[in-house]
Amino acid sequence: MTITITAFESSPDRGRGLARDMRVRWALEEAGQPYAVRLVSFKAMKEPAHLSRHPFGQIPTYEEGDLVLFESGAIIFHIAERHAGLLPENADARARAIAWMFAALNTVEPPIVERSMATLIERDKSWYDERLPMLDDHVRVRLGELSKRLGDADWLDGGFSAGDLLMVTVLRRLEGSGLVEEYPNLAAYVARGEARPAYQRAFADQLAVFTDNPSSSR
Ligand code: GTB
Repeated sequence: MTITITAFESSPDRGRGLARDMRVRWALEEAGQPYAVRLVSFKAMKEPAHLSRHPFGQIPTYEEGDLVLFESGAIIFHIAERHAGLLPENADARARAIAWMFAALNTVEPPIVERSMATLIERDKSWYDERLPMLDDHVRVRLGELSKRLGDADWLDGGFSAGDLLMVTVLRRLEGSGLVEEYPNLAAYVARGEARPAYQRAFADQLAVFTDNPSSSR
C-alpha cells in the first residue's frame, strides 16, 4: 500500500531539514518503506482537504490506505510498530525506547521550540535581549541532563531506536545556536544520527524540494 506524507511546499528552513516531515522521512528510510510526498502550501494547509487529514492544519501527515495520521510522534510510533529497525523486540527494551520517544517530544523539545519561536518572532521586541539568555538556560538544563545520561554511549538505550531518531531531530532544531556544541557528547550523538545512510537519504529528499524550486522558499 502506498504511503503518502505531507511536507511544506516552501519550507521556511530552506532545505535544512528542520521541519517535522524530516523525522517521518528518516523513519520511513530506516524502515525501508518507499513513500510519496504531497507538498502543501501554507494556504492549502488551512483548507478543508488538508484539515480533514490534520485537525490543526499542519504538516506532517501520513496516509496509508484508509489510515490517516497526524502528529509526528504518533506517525513514527506507527511506522516503528509495523516495521523492524526502530524499536527493540524485547518488551522491556521496547518500553524504554518508547519512553525516550516521549522524552524527546514532551521534555526536551518544548524548551527548544520556545527558544526557536522567540528567535523567529520576538527578535525585534524590547525584551528579546533579556529573554534569550533565560531561554538558552532552560535549554541548557535539559541538554546537561541528557548529556549526563548519554555519557559515552552511542545511543540512549542500547541500539539505535525511534527514541534516538526523535531526539536527534529535536536537537537539530538548535542548529546554529551553539548550544549543542557546549556538550561534545551530544554534538557527537547528533553527528552519529546524521551519518546514518537512512538519514542521508531523507535529508537529500527534503533538500531536493527546496533546490528544485528555490524561488518558492519564504
Ligand atoms: N506536534 C506536531 C507534530 O509533532 O507533528 C507539530 C507539527 C508542526 O508544528 N508542524 C509545523 C507546521 O505545520 C511544521 S514543523 N506549521 C505550520 C502551522 O502551524 O501553520 C515546525 C517547523 C517549521 C519550520 C521550521 N524551520 O523553518 O526551521 C522548523 C520547524
